[in-house]
Amino acid sequence: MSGLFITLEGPEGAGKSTNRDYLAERLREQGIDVLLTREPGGTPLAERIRELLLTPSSEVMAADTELLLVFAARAQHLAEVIRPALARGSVVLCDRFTDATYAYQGGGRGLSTARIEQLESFVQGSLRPDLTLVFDLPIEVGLARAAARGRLDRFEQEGRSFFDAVRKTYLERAALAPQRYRILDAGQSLAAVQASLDALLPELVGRCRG
Ligand code: T5A
Repeated sequence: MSGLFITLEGPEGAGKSTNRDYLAERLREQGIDVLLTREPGGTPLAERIRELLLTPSSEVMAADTELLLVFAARAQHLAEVIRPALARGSVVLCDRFTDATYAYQGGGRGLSTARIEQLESFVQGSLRPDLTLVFDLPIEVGLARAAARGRLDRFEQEGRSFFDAVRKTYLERAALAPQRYRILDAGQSLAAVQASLDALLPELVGRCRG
């Protein structure tokens, strides 16, 4: 594989999608071939699994079911979109990936890290993101942004302790592998967050060009 795999992570409403699009524009201005995608989703089948995961329902979804659905969607996404794009030499900018599984199903739902690692190896083999941007912000700021958009999805209906665990897990993972993660203060104005991305751009462009 010769492309570059960059993931954007963080709690709800952190600005991942907005900044993924911003970053894609900046990279394309440099003549870099960029593929934008997201998880759960990114293919028609994986988007149908996303609907199952995000739509509130009176039937409580077991945590193991949630975990397996997330990885089922990921297997399809990797086979159909991510691996082919990397093989073509594209830069893949993906809104959430397996760090979200560690944060939400691990931190939030309390599933064991060992179980997630097993599925990660099974579904991904040795493939891991080359770089992960963590958009970090106080939980209440992100939830207020998400709520301003209207109806809350199944995850957004969780309580404060769930999201505290999500945020803590992201920060712990980033601290363990600082060479792979960059943490951005996403609680600032959008202009300030994008100025931080601009500051990262020379490093990103350098890595994209290998
Ligand atoms: N999930 C996902 C798992 O449980 N396990 C997994 O393995 C995976 C992959 C996916 C859900 O699935 C869960 C996690 C999630 O709950 P999602 O829609 O992809 O859901 O994720 P959300 O975080 O819910 O997406 P959001 O759209 O809410 O957040 P974003 O993408 O971080 O934020 P964005 O860019 O849409 O911005 C939200 C709003 O805030 C504004 C934007 O204009 C927008 O209105 N905004 C700002 N406002 C002020 N200042 C800033 N700096 C701003 N940045 C953005």
